[in-house]
Amino acid sequence: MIRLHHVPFSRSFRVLWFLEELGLEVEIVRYSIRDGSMRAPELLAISPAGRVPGIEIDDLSMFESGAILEYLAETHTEAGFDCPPGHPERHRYLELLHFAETMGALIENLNMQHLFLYNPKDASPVVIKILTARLRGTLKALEGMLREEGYLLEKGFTAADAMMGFNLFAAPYYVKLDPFPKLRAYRARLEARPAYQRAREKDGEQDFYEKDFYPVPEGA
Ligand SMILES: N[C@@H](CCC(=O)N[C@@H](CS)C(=O)NCC(=O)O)C(=O)O
Repeated sequence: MIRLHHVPFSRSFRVLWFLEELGLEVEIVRYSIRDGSMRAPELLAISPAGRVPGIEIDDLSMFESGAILEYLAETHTEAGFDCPPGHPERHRYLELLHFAETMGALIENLNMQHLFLYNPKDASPVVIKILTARLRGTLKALEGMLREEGYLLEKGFTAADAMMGFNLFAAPYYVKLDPFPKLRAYRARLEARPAYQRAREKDGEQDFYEKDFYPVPEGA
């Protein structure tokens, strides 16, 4: 039994996508960041900070997308989406899997500034400018690490790609990817994966981005 506590187009999409990659059945419980549903006791029992993803797998439950993906990859090694201790790319696997959350936290803070403040006038143009520059810096770093083909690791698709890949669909709301050709090609390779497309069909409608792009406010 696998039950995923999920907000459409949030970090829980990483888990939804990875479950599809592994061919595992999932029951989805959906929430919205906007309507208070994330304070539900059933979510807090699994994810005590009231964040998604939370997951129930038979008798255990977990939160934190990176930990969940590592756990799923390690308990389904037949798929080859893990990178075990002793593998020559192990250090890169861990580095990129966790670097995805450096980028994810910047996107989250930009979401807060642009979308989720009760009073939009409380947003800080200077903070938005700094966060946007820092997000661009992480994208530039990733561009420098990518190869012309394949995935993050030479060994092929891994949990690190599902972690990082999600970011590449969210970051362009704040930073245009035009200057990053390797990133765009990598994103297209991820998007072409059948499991990614099946996960998108299961995801649900996101209810926070209303525009395609949110620029840094003028005068920041
Ligand atoms: N590092 C955590 C972050 C989880 C997280 O903050 N998720 C966001 C959605 S992307 C959330 O639940 N936000 C609800 C809120 O901030 O109230 C992970 O990767 O699972």
